Amino acid sequence: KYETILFSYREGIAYITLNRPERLNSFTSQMHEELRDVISLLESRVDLRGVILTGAGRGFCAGQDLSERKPLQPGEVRDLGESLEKNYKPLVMRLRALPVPVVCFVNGVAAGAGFSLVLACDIIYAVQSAKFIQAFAKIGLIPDAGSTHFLPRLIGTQRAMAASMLAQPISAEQAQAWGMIWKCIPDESLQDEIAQIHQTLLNGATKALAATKQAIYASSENTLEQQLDLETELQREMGATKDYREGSVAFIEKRSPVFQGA
Ligand code: T3D
Repeated sequence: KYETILFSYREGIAYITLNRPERLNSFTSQMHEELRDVISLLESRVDLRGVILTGAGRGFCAGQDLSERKPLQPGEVRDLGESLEKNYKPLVMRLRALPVPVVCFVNGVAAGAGFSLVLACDIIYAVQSAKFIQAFAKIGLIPDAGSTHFLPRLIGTQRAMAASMLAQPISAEQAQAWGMIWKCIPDESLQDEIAQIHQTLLNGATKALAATKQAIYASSENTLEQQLDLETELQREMGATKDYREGSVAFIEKRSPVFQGA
């Protein structure tokens, strides 16, 4: 069904692989369309328990496919805001709003909006050979698709500023040391790590994970008091879930819980 991405759905875990390896999986209009379609499907699945995102070939994603944009003639301008409004903003917003963990496995270079896409995910793994480049400055643009929001929050204003203005690559090891990603993993462990996360998401207390996602993202806008109130509201909801009942009983019975994501 899709030409620019691979999609599969197994046991409530959705796999999305960006699949234009000859162009380092850069975004085209068609890829955006296909991603929109997949995300609509995921939004409609009540049995969804997680999303795993990665790239095919040697790169993760090199941002906007620049060959999709015709060279501008003198005096000609392009409304890039249109592209962001139509494609990138909804992509980032919808991934952030999915009520499940979205786990990114960065298999190679992530540049431009490809870097932003990584940062829009909830948990980020990267292979040791991967690198991250805020490539925008090299073509006279500003970091977009959420990078100016995510990056200073994750690594601090100074690092975000320099990475964005100098467009120098950040290695996966550096990214882990700065707290920009969860883990830098050996290249050869990628498939094993994906298999482990599959199992973890499948066995997870999905509702609690959704509420955790909601609370952690809300914290950047909230005061301590608002955040304590939000935790109270969400924890009250968790107290009514089957998974909490199972988790607390399993603890007392000294066994592993069997969560249903309900
Ligand atoms: O227009 C709008 O909608 C506004 C929104 C913009 C959002 C953005 O993302 S703007 C930023 C766009 N991205 C970039 O500027 C990054 C461009 N790519 C690179 O700088 C380099 O490719 C990398 C540093 C990512 C990787 O370098 P390297 O040496 O490992 O690979 P390469 O040889 O440069 O790339 C391999 C092929 O992919 C190559 O094609 P070829 O020569 O084998 O035929 C290259 O042209 C192609 N490729 C890589 N990135 C893009 C691309 N083709 C089109 N668009 C790309 N972004």
